[in-house]
Amino acid sequence: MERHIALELARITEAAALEAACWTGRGDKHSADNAATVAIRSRISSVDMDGTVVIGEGEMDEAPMLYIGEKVGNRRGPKIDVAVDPLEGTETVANGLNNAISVIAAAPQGNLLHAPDIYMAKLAVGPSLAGKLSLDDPVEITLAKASNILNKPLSDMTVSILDRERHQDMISALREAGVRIKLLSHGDVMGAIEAAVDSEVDLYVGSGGAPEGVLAAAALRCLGGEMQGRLLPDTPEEEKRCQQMGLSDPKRLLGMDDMVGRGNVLFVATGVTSGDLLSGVRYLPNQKAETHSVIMHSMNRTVSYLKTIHHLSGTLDNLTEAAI
Ligand code: VTB
Repeated sequence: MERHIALELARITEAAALEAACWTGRGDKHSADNAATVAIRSRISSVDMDGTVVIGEGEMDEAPMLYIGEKVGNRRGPKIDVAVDPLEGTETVANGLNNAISVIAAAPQGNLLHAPDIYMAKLAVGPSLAGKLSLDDPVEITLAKASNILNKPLSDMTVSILDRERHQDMISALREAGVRIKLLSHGDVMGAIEAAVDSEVDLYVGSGGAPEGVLAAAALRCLGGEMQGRLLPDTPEEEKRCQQMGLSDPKRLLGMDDMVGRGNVLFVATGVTSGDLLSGVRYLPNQKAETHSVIMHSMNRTVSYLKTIHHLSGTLDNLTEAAI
């Protein structure tokens, strides 16, 4: 895929981040999400691609914009699958917390898994552990193997996991094993990515949204890491939905090829509120704002960071960009 598509997509996540960040701490996750979605939808049609949303805001009948199957781009470029989460961390923004991003991943048509909006059990690792662990192992075994491969005592390892009631047993097992734990309030796309960049996190475990799993897998492909996943349909309806989306055996273990295929993948994200990898939107004097984005390509395994100063006009409730 063309490099300029990645840059154009980053401009779009920047715009979404600027719009969403206006809602920081204002207790209104719907408005924050809507602002980001409108920003992306209104700009993505100009991108030189013949794109189809495979992960977006929902089904056509429930999402007016960026619904699954929606055609995006100006149809003049390559045929591309687009996975988009205009605001990953709606509650995070609403509560003024860290680690919200606007994110888009793309790959040649047919490469990205059409993941239903249900939970997925996940294991994400960086290059040193890629291909060496199994989501099927109990977490204690996974830790022991990882500690051995990394040549690090368990007490020097850090594992990140969403802070959820459903993870209580796993968190107890992690504590028992003596590793450090990074509990995430939300945002397991970044949580998984952190396992594959130079950070203190060695592993990401636990269950989170399946769409977020595919987004993270796209980034991990670019970083040489690995994501393993298993969908967790809870009801016969959810199981049927998986099947309708092309997964004849919804509970089978999903590897990187299942989630992001083998084609060239790109991943762009812009920080809305600050996280460990990306700073959030910073409002500057004189109607300016600064955004921080990451652009990753799987082909050359490049990871670029983009800092942009935007000139803004309008009030914070009705933000419009004069120029980006
Ligand atoms: C995660 C996380 C999201 O949902 O996927 C999580 O990345 C999973 O759902 O930011 P639960 O909140 O029910 O655990 C979010 O927290 C919100 O979409």
